[in-house]
Amino acid sequence: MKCGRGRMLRCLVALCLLAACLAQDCQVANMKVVENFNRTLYSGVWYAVAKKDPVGLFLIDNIVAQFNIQEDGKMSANAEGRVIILNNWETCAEMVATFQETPDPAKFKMKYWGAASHLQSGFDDHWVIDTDYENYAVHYSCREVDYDGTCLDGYSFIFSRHPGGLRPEDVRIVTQRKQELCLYGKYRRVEHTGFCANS
Ligand code: RTL
Repeated sequence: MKCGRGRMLRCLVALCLLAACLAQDCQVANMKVVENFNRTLYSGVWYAVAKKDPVGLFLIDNIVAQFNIQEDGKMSANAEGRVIILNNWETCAEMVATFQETPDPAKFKMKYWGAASHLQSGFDDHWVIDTDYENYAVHYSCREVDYDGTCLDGYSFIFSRHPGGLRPEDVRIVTQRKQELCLYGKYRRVEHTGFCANS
């Protein structure tokens, strides 16, 4: 690259972009998670403000999760959200989850099931990519890793402590994390209309 004086700034920007691309190899195994994850600070209510869907049935909107610390110190959670099952039955899914620890404190295996038996159950990765505990959290789960190490089927939630959404100062950080997850542009806003309010 020819970097003359006038072109210096543009060259620098190009080099930075190149560096960002090289750092971002989209390998599931290289995804950075939050350091020194503190599950006690993480507990409490989180409102989903955006989500990237996996393949197949999924929570649609009005998604609220509550993380708890059990007496034995283990993390568990309850979540609710609007779903459409059996083709056209719209209902509020009440879900329960327990978490198994892994050597990385921010990476869990999540066993989840529905309060009602007709709801989905499963066993997914549950990674906390970033959080400040008080305002925002970025969650990531890859269900299927492709032959090249990238994620073939996964989902991700952007959570806020505030039902109204993220604070403007957190949007910048969250956007950065979406890019690092190679999921920028793949999220959809999660609406909160009170659909699950009475359940
Ligand atoms: C999230 C927060 C932590 C607790 C649980 C979560 C995931 C729930 C899922 C539910 C899917 C339900 C479906 C029902 C239709 O039968 C990560 C939100 C349990 C994935 C598809």
